[in-house]
Amino acid sequence: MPEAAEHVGSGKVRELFALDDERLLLVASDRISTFDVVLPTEIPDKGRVLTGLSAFWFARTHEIVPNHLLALREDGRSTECRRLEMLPIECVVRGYLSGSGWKDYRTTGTVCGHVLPSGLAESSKLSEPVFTPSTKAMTGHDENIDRDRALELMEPELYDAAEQASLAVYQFASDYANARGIIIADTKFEFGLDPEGRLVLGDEALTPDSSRFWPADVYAAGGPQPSFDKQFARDYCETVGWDKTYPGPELPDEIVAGTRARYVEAFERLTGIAFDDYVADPEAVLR
Ligand code: Q0N
Repeated sequence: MPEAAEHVGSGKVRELFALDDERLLLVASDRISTFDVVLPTEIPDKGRVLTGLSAFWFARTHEIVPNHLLALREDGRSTECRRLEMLPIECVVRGYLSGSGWKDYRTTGTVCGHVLPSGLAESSKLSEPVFTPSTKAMTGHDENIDRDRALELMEPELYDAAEQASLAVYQFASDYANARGIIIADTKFEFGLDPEGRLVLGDEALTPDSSRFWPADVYAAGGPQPSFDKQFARDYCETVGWDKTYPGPELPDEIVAGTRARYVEAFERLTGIAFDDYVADPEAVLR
């Protein structure tokens, strides 16, 4: 951790520190959230798994769109990145109908202005992935918006570039993951502009915290799908009669171990690298 570094932002499970005028340090903790609440029990190595996976994708997609990754630290959970001017929208791509996309479709037949065919079920695969941006609403929950609404916040050229880059990176990762038994149902990207005004992919990308990862072998449209990573923890939370408000329940050791094993399995299946090899040398994911 940086000594006396300026804390420039925090999410539920990650923190951002200024290193200097041009660089930030993004640190992923082992905290886990379920049903939007951070649980009191950590999942050992979760931050390393997500950091390594994100860096893996950055290394393999930089020719599609440049990204903010400068270096991975020895701890495996910290990323040095370029400081960007972030876009005012979250760039979501959906290949399957789930979460707020399913909810919007059920009530309006559309998602973010995309008119979808009738008769789709929860978790249905879409004929083409759709770009479904959102804004950070005051309530803390994201609000889906259409192109016209987004153009009140940004220039059309920039919106179109972010859409195209989002769809291209999702398509690449989705195909890659599919071949390894994991469906990336949807994902959220955050882009920014570098000092030269170029579009750059930031934040973490294509991790289980920024995406829905589903095990392909049990996929069946017509209802919700199990989460590849968090399902043990979610199922446990359901059994203890928790009302899903703060604070969440402590997780027992076997649930922690099972959840950790699923994160590590996602990392190893997608990267083809043993997690222990990553811990010994984080730059293994960049080669
Ligand atoms: C930034 N956020 C989103 C991390 C994500 N490269 C960057 N340059 C300037 N600002 C940001 C980034 C990045 N990434 C991204 N906020 C600022 C939310 N944060 C929450 C904390 O964890």
